Amino acid sequence: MKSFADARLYGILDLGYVAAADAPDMARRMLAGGVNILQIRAKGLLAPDVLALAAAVRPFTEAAGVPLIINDHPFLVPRTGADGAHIGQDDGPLAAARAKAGAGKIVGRSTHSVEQALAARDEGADYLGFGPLFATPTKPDYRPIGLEEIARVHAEVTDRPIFCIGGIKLENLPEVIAAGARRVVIVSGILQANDVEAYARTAGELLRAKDAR
Ligand code: 3NM
Repeated sequence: MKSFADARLYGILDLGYVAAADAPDMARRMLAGGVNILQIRAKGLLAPDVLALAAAVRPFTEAAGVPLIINDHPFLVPRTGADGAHIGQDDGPLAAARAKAGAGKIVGRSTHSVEQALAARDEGADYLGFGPLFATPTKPDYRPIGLEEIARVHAEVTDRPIFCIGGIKLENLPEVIAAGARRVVIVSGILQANDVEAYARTAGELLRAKDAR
Protein backbone atom coordinates (compact mmCIF):
# COMPACT_ATOMS: atom_id res chain seq x y z
CA MET A 1 0.00 0.00 0.00
CA LYS A 2 1.20 3.52 -0.76
CA SER A 3 2.16 5.73 2.16
CA PHE A 4 -0.84 7.09 4.02
CA ALA A 5 1.16 10.16 5.04
CA ASP A 6 1.57 11.12 1.37
CA ALA A 7 -2.17 11.15 0.72
CA ARG A 8 -3.58 14.46 -0.47
CA LEU A 9 -6.93 13.65 -2.07
CA TYR A 10 -9.51 11.58 -0.22
CA GLY A 11 -12.50 10.39 -2.24
CA ILE A 12 -15.76 9.08 -0.83
CA LEU A 13 -17.97 6.62 -2.63
CA ASP A 14 -21.19 8.01 -1.14
CA LEU A 15 -24.32 6.07 -2.00
CA GLY A 16 -26.28 9.29 -1.66
CA TYR A 17 -24.81 10.14 -5.07
CA VAL A 18 -24.05 6.77 -6.69
CA ALA A 19 -26.28 3.71 -7.07
CA ALA A 20 -24.76 0.63 -5.44
CA ALA A 21 -24.68 -1.12 -8.82
CA ASP A 22 -22.58 1.70 -10.28
CA ALA A 23 -20.30 2.04 -7.27
CA PRO A 24 -17.50 -0.34 -8.31
CA ASP A 25 -17.06 1.37 -11.66
CA MET A 26 -17.16 4.76 -9.98
CA ALA A 27 -14.43 3.54 -7.62
CA ARG A 28 -12.38 2.47 -10.63
CA ARG A 29 -12.72 5.93 -12.21
CA MET A 30 -11.87 7.75 -8.96
CA LEU A 31 -8.76 5.62 -8.54
CA ALA A 32 -7.76 6.16 -12.16
CA GLY A 33 -7.95 9.88 -11.37
CA GLY A 34 -5.53 9.37 -8.52
CA VAL A 35 -7.54 9.55 -5.31
CA ASN A 36 -5.18 8.51 -2.52
CA ILE A 37 -7.78 7.14 -0.08
CA LEU A 38 -11.22 5.74 -0.86
CA GLN A 39 -14.04 5.58 1.67
CA ILE A 40 -17.32 3.71 1.34
CA ARG A 41 -20.10 5.82 2.85
CA ALA A 42 -23.41 4.02 2.68
CA LYS A 43 -25.75 5.65 5.18
CA GLY A 44 -28.80 3.48 5.76
CA LEU A 45 -27.38 0.35 4.15
CA LEU A 46 -27.43 -2.81 6.25
CA ALA A 47 -24.19 -4.54 7.12
CA PRO A 48 -24.52 -7.37 4.54
CA ASP A 49 -24.98 -4.82 1.77
CA VAL A 50 -21.96 -2.81 2.93
CA LEU A 51 -19.99 -6.06 2.98
CA ALA A 52 -21.04 -6.87 -0.58
CA LEU A 53 -20.16 -3.37 -1.74
CA ALA A 54 -16.76 -3.50 -0.07
CA ALA A 55 -16.07 -6.88 -1.67
CA ALA A 56 -16.83 -5.41 -5.09
CA VAL A 57 -14.69 -2.29 -4.55
CA ARG A 58 -11.79 -3.96 -2.79
CA PRO A 59 -10.06 -5.37 -5.91
CA PHE A 60 -9.82 -1.85 -7.36
CA THR A 61 -8.34 -0.24 -4.25
CA GLU A 62 -5.97 -3.15 -3.83
CA ALA A 63 -4.74 -2.90 -7.41
CA ALA A 64 -4.21 0.84 -6.95
CA GLY A 65 -2.45 0.42 -3.59
CA VAL A 66 -4.96 2.79 -2.01
CA PRO A 67 -6.43 2.35 1.49
CA LEU A 68 -10.11 1.38 1.62
CA ILE A 69 -11.94 2.93 4.56
CA ILE A 70 -15.40 1.96 5.79
CA ASN A 71 -17.63 4.68 7.22
CA ASP A 72 -19.54 3.99 10.41
CA HIS A 73 -19.04 0.20 10.72
CA PRO A 74 -15.63 -0.52 12.30
CA PHE A 75 -16.67 -4.12 12.97
CA LEU A 76 -16.90 -4.68 9.21
CA VAL A 77 -13.24 -3.80 8.68
CA PRO A 78 -11.82 -7.24 9.51
CA ARG A 79 -14.63 -8.93 7.59
CA THR A 80 -14.03 -6.96 4.41
CA GLY A 81 -10.26 -6.80 4.43
CA ALA A 82 -10.62 -3.02 4.39
CA ASP A 83 -7.75 -0.91 5.70
CA GLY A 84 -9.64 1.13 8.22
CA ALA A 85 -12.76 2.82 9.55
CA HIS A 86 -14.01 6.37 9.75
CA ILE A 87 -16.19 7.49 12.65
CA GLY A 88 -18.09 10.67 13.51
CA GLN A 89 -18.42 12.69 16.69
CA ASP A 90 -21.33 10.60 17.94
CA ASP A 91 -19.78 7.19 17.38
CA GLY A 92 -18.23 6.65 20.80
CA PRO A 93 -14.61 6.41 21.92
CA LEU A 94 -11.94 5.95 19.29
CA ALA A 95 -10.48 3.06 21.27
CA ALA A 96 -13.73 1.10 20.89
CA ALA A 97 -13.71 1.61 17.12
CA ARG A 98 -10.05 0.60 16.98
CA ALA A 99 -10.75 -2.57 18.94
CA LYS A 100 -13.46 -3.51 16.44
CA ALA A 101 -11.40 -2.60 13.37
CA GLY A 102 -8.47 -4.65 14.59
CA ALA A 103 -4.74 -4.23 15.06
CA GLY A 104 -2.86 -2.19 12.51
CA LYS A 105 -5.97 -0.65 10.94
CA ILE A 106 -6.49 3.06 10.23
CA VAL A 107 -9.13 4.85 12.30
CA GLY A 108 -10.10 8.43 11.45
CA ARG A 109 -12.56 10.79 13.08
CA SER A 110 -14.68 13.68 11.78
CA THR A 111 -14.12 16.92 13.67
CA HIS A 112 -16.04 20.17 13.37
CA SER A 113 -13.90 22.57 15.40
CA VAL A 114 -10.28 22.99 16.48
CA GLU A 115 -11.26 21.78 19.95
CA GLN A 116 -12.72 18.57 18.53
CA ALA A 117 -9.61 18.13 16.39
CA LEU A 118 -7.40 18.35 19.49
CA ALA A 119 -9.60 15.83 21.28
CA ALA A 120 -9.46 13.40 18.34
CA ARG A 121 -5.69 13.74 18.26
CA ASP A 122 -5.46 13.11 22.00
CA GLU A 123 -7.51 9.91 21.71
CA GLY A 124 -5.22 8.70 18.94
CA ALA A 125 -7.11 9.14 15.67
CA ASP A 126 -4.82 8.28 12.75
CA TYR A 127 -6.20 11.18 10.73
CA LEU A 128 -8.78 13.91 11.16
CA GLY A 129 -11.56 15.17 8.96
CA PHE A 130 -12.07 18.91 9.52
CA GLY A 131 -15.22 20.58 8.31
CA PRO A 132 -17.56 21.36 6.87
CA LEU A 133 -15.67 24.35 5.50
CA PHE A 134 -18.67 25.39 3.41
CA ALA A 135 -22.37 24.55 3.50
CA THR A 136 -22.95 21.28 1.67
CA PRO A 137 -25.97 19.19 0.69
CA THR A 138 -23.92 16.06 1.44
CA LYS A 139 -24.09 16.94 5.16
CA PRO A 140 -26.93 19.42 5.36
CA ASP A 141 -27.36 19.85 9.11
CA TYR A 142 -23.90 21.16 9.91
CA ARG A 143 -22.84 24.76 10.38
CA PRO A 144 -19.91 25.71 8.11
CA ILE A 145 -16.60 26.47 9.81
CA GLY A 146 -15.26 28.78 7.10
CA LEU A 147 -11.63 29.11 6.05
CA GLU A 148 -10.15 31.00 9.01
CA GLU A 149 -9.82 27.94 11.24
CA ILE A 150 -7.76 25.96 8.70
CA ALA A 151 -4.50 27.66 9.63
CA ARG A 152 -5.22 27.30 13.35
CA VAL A 153 -6.02 23.57 13.20
CA HIS A 154 -2.82 22.94 11.22
CA ALA A 155 -0.80 24.96 13.74
CA GLU A 156 -2.30 23.07 16.67
CA VAL A 157 -2.26 19.53 15.21
CA THR A 158 1.04 18.96 13.48
CA ASP A 159 1.61 15.24 13.94
CA ARG A 160 -1.09 13.60 11.80
CA PRO A 161 -2.93 14.21 8.55
CA ILE A 162 -5.85 16.66 8.52
CA PHE A 163 -8.31 16.38 5.64
CA CYS A 164 -10.44 19.47 5.11
CA ILE A 165 -13.94 18.63 3.93
CA GLY A 166 -17.32 20.05 3.12
CA GLY A 167 -18.37 21.92 0.00
CA ILE A 168 -14.92 21.71 -1.58
CA LYS A 169 -14.97 21.83 -5.41
CA LEU A 170 -12.33 22.53 -8.02
CA GLU A 171 -13.64 26.12 -8.13
CA ASN A 172 -12.84 26.87 -4.48
CA LEU A 173 -9.95 24.44 -3.98
CA PRO A 174 -7.31 27.13 -4.68
CA GLU A 175 -8.66 29.33 -1.87
CA VAL A 176 -8.89 26.31 0.47
CA ILE A 177 -5.23 25.56 -0.27
CA ALA A 178 -4.28 29.21 0.11
CA ALA A 179 -5.94 29.16 3.53
CA GLY A 180 -3.54 26.39 4.60
CA ALA A 181 -5.13 23.07 3.63
CA ARG A 182 -2.75 20.37 2.41
CA ARG A 183 -5.25 17.52 2.16
CA VAL A 184 -8.92 17.50 1.24
CA VAL A 185 -11.93 15.28 0.88
CA ILE A 186 -14.16 15.98 -2.11
CA VAL A 187 -17.42 14.06 -2.34
CA SER A 188 -20.10 15.47 -4.65
CA GLY A 189 -17.62 17.44 -6.77
CA ILE A 190 -15.96 14.22 -7.90
CA LEU A 191 -19.06 12.01 -7.99
CA GLN A 192 -21.06 14.49 -10.07
CA ALA A 193 -18.27 15.45 -12.45
CA ASN A 194 -18.77 14.81 -16.15
CA ASP A 195 -15.28 13.36 -16.24
CA VAL A 196 -14.60 11.87 -12.82
CA GLU A 197 -11.06 10.88 -13.64
CA ALA A 198 -10.04 14.31 -14.97
CA TYR A 199 -11.73 16.07 -12.04
CA ALA A 200 -9.86 14.01 -9.46
CA ARG A 201 -6.59 14.36 -11.35
CA THR A 202 -6.89 18.16 -11.46
CA ALA A 203 -7.68 18.31 -7.74
CA GLY A 204 -4.65 16.15 -6.96
CA GLU A 205 -2.42 18.36 -9.10
CA LEU A 206 -3.61 21.51 -7.32
CA LEU A 207 -2.91 19.91 -3.94
CA ARG A 208 0.55 18.70 -4.94
CA ALA A 209 1.50 22.01 -6.53
CA LYS A 210 1.47 23.46 -3.03
CA ASP A 211 4.33 21.13 -2.07
CA ALA A 212 6.48 22.54 -4.84
CA ARG A 213 6.25 26.06 -3.50
N1 3NM B 1 -18.44 15.13 6.39
P1 3NM B 1 -19.13 17.39 -0.31
S1 3NM B 1 -18.79 17.42 5.40
C1 3NM B 1 -19.26 13.57 4.66
O1 3NM B 1 -17.68 18.17 8.05
C2 3NM B 1 -18.98 14.91 5.17
O2 3NM B 1 -17.40 16.16 8.75
C3 3NM B 1 -18.29 16.42 6.67
O3 3NM B 1 -19.33 16.33 0.85
C4 3NM B 1 -17.75 16.96 7.91
O4 3NM B 1 -17.73 17.28 -0.79
C5 3NM B 1 -19.22 16.09 4.49
O5 3NM B 1 -20.13 16.89 -1.33
C6 3NM B 1 -19.77 16.19 3.12
O6 3NM B 1 -19.49 18.72 0.23
C7 3NM B 1 -18.73 16.45 2.09
